[in-house]
This record gives sequence, structure tokens and C-alpha cells, in this order.
Amino acid sequence: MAGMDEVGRLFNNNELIVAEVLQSAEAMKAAVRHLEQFMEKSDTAARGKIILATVKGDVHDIGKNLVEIILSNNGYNVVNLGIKVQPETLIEAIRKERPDMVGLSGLLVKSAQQMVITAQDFKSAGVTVPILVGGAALTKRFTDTKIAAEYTGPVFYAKDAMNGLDLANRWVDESQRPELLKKTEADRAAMVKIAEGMEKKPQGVADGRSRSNVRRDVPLPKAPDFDLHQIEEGPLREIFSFINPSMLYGKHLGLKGNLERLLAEKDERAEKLYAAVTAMQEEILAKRTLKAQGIYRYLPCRSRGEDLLIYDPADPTRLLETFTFPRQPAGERLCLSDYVRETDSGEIDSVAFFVVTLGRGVRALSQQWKEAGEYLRSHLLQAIAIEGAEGFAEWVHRKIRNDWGIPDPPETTIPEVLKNKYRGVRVSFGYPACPNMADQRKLFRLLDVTAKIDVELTDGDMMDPEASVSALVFHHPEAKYFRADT
Ligand code: B12
Repeated sequence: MAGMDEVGRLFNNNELIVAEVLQSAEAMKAAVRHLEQFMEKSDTAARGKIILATVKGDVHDIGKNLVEIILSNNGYNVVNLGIKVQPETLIEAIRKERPDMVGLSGLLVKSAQQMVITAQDFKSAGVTVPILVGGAALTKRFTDTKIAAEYTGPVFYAKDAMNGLDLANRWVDESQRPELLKKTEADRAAMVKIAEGMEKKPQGVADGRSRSNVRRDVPLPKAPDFDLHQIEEGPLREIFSFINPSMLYGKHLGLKGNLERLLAEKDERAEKLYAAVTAMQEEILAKRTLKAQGIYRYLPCRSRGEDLLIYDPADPTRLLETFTFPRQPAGERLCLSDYVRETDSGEIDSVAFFVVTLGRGVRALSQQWKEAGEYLRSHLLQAIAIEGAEGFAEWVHRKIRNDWGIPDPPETTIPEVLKNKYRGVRVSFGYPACPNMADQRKLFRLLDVTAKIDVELTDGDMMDPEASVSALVFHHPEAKYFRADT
């Protein structure tokens, strides 16, 4: 497997980008498949065995699948247990498979906490196999101070798939293992010290004012209606035009630099990638592989302190739901509720909620392609679906602004929309201004989501399928993104 080692090294040096690594892996897989018939069983012995799983309550597939492809094409026997995997299932699989390592993945902060619980369950079951953890919301600090603290065996944090491969390689190589363990332990001890120091620091001091200076007298736009609007099949081609290229090409496919500029400079790599993405999008459109489903609704509301009160449109004296948001402890002292008219104003304001998805069928099809060795296509489908879901959110948000009577100036371009150049703000539960993921349940009730579109909430309050976005839209002209925890 020297070939893929080479690929790995190049990738680490930023010479190969994700899309190219996947293509190399495809070629490698095809070659190995061909050669296997001429090989003795012992020639194909794996470098090691790794169980991979996305933790309980979490549907994150794309990151874990990338890790699977990279590991298996570097000689590892990978047992991918899928998504939403309970600790008991993992423990059973560990006893049966006797892996060298267990890789845990998760997208959200809540999943990082689930990793702590999983480590505790492993410990109670007497499991000590090394754990490799990764995912967008996870940090080395959390891994060292919270997960490793609950476990008897080693816990390694991987910032990306290639880092995960490197850690696995060092673990399975007995000559490198002692050094890896020593370094991991030293890093962990240092991290625990730093974390202790940080915890002692005061968290930000309130300055005596209870509310921000956000204006309370801006004229209120009128919601067109309070009906439930269901989008059974949104215009996919238009939705694709709202995909943020820096996310799709940069984050998911690994292209460095601005796509438009690279295309203008006739950069060969950018041109190839652009062609691959366009071909996949055309195929999706022709075969109707993805379905854009959404639901949105304006609702009457008012605020009281940090509460956002949602009323029944049929009877505005009847409270339907209350959301409570955190307020910044210092500085501007912003809180999302400040963007809404207060109860004592005598006026009724409005907010909009929505849920969109592009995820139906994606997991099964991308898995099918992955198993057939079509790694790039499998990854492209997932990446287009998840960034398409964000594009769909952008599209619905623009429609909401239009219908609310606060349209963007006519000269506004899509790149400007993607840079939030519009009136108001769209936040999602789990974001720093409204971190409470459990509020997803209230939103789902208000829109009757599960009955109307193919999206469900997991027991971690995540949406299944993965390529889904929920949001809360405010119209206030001063509304902006902020963190409520600093
Ligand atoms: C793209 C994105 C999305 C996309 C797709 C998500 C996805 N599947 O990746 C969409 C638009 C669908 C989305 C939706 C949501 N998102 Co989002 N999203 C992001 C964003 C911007 C990037 C994530 C990313 O890079 N994904 C690409 C994959 C490939 O990367 P990855 O998962 O990190 O995996 C790599 C490594 O981490 C590592 N890795 C991962 N697992 C493992 C395992 C092992 C063993 C190893 C070795 C390595 C490894 O290798 C992978 C490849 O290199 C992050 C912010 C950020 N900068 O990280 C927010 C972020 C993760 N999202 C967030 C939130 C809140 C959400 C939503 C809940 C919002 C909402 N209410 O709609 C939803 C949840 C979706 C759902 N189904 O429930 C928060 C999470 C914070 C929290 N409170 O938990 C973040 C951090 C943004 C923020 N700052 O608030 N999101």
C-alpha cells in the first residue's frame, strides 16, 4: 500500500486536495480489486482493524465516510457501523471484531458530550481499546479534558481524516507506539493545566444594563399570512445557484483559493473540479436524485426580557410557545429577543420559522456508490446535498424577506446574499446566539414538520437526514450574528 502512503504525504503537504485523494483512492481500489485474484491471502492482510461509528443521536455521515475511504485505502480493515450508534452496539462490535482502534465521529457539541458518555460506558464494560475522535464541533481541549478523563485507554483527537490516518499508523506500528502514547499523555496533561487556568478566569462581567440598545421603534413589516407553507419540490437548479462555492469547493473538496478567480485564471485543478461538480449537479437534476422539501411559517410574536413569545394566529391572546435565549454577559448585551417588539408595546410583531431538506435518499445512494468504489461521486453527492440544503435555506430566506415586504435591493447579487447583505438575520438552533438544541422540538411542533416533510429529530435533537437546516428569521434591520457566551 505504499502508493496511498505517498498520496497521504502529498495530501498532508497540501499538494493533493480531497477530491484528488478520492480519485486516487478509486484508482487504487480498482487496481487492488484486479490484483487480489493473483494474490495469496497473506499478501492482502490488513494493516489493522478499525471500527468507525457516528455516536448516538447524530446523523453525521460525510465526515465519517471520508475517514472510512482514507483508512480502507491505506490498508485498514474498516468496520463502519453507520450513524446513531448506541454505546452498547459499539461494545458488542468491539467484543466481536477485536479492533485495534475505535473511531467516533459527530457533528454537534451534543455529540461531543455523547462521546464522553460512550467512553464512560466503554470503561464500565472493561473496554480499553484506543479511541480516535473527530468532528466539526469537537476540539482537542474537549477531547483531552473531558473524554480522556473518563476513559482508561488512550484517546486521540483527529482534526481531519488524514490526521486520523497518521494517528492510526503510529498506533499500529509498535516501534512508534510508545512515542505516540508519551506525546499524547504529555499534551493531555498540558491541556488539562491550561483548561484549569481558563476556568478560573472570570467569564465576562455584566455592566449593569439589562438590555441592549437595539431600537424598539422600527416600523414593523406585516407578515403576508400565518399559514403553513409547504414546498413539496423546490426549484433545484435555482437552489444550486445559492450554494456557497467556498464551502463546497473549499471545505468539502479541498480547493485552495477563490473558485471564480481560479477559473478566470484557467487553473486546471479548479476547472476539473468545477466540471465534476457541474456534471454531478446535471445528473442530479436529470435523474431527480435530490428532492428539495421545505416548510415555513410566519407567526405572531412579542418579547419579554430574554423570552420570545409565540402566539396563536387564530387567537393572539393564546400563547403557543416560549423560546428563551441567552443574553451577552457584557459588551452590547445582545439577546435575540431584543429584535422583537416587547409585550408592553401594544403591538404584535412577527417572526418566521422554517425547515428545509435535500437529504431524502442521499445516505443509501452515497453508500451504494462508496461500496462500488466510486468515492468521488459518493462524496460529491453528499457534499452537494448538505451545501444544497444550506443553499435552499438561503433561497427560502430570500422568499420570506420578499413576502414580508422587506425585499433586497434589486441590484443585490447572490454572492452578496451569501455574505448576509440583507435586512434581518437567520439563526439556527445550535448557533452561538441560540445554542439550545432542545428548542428544535418546539420549532418542529410549530411547523408540524415530521408530518409534512421527510425530516425527523433524533434523540440528540439533530435532524435526520443530515442534509437539513432549520432556522428562525428576524426582520429587525439591526439584527446580526453574535455570540451570546462572550
Ligand atoms: C457545513 C456545515 C453544515 C452543513 C452540513 C453539516 C455536515 N454534515 O458537515 C449543514 C448546512 C447541513 C449544517 C447543518 C447544521 N449545522 Co452545521 N456546520 C457546518 C460547518 C460550517 C462545517 C462542517 C464541516 O466542515 N463539515 C464537513 C465535514 C467533512 O467535516 P467534519 O465533520 O468536521 O469531518 C472532518 C473532520 O472533523 C474529521 N472527522 C470527523 N469525524 C471523524 C472521526 C474520526 C475517527 C476521525 C479520525 C476524523 C473525523 O475528518 C473529516 C474529514 O476531514 C460547521 C462549522 C465549522 N466550521 O465546523 C457548522 C456546525 C457544525 N453546524 C452547526 C449547527 C448548529 C448545525 C445545525 C444544528 C443548524 C440547524 N439547526 O439547522 C444543523 C444540523 C444538521 C442536522 N442534520 O441536524 C454548529 C454546531 C454547534 C453545536 N451547537 O453543536 C456548527 C459548529 C456551526 C456553529 N458554529 O454554530 N451544517
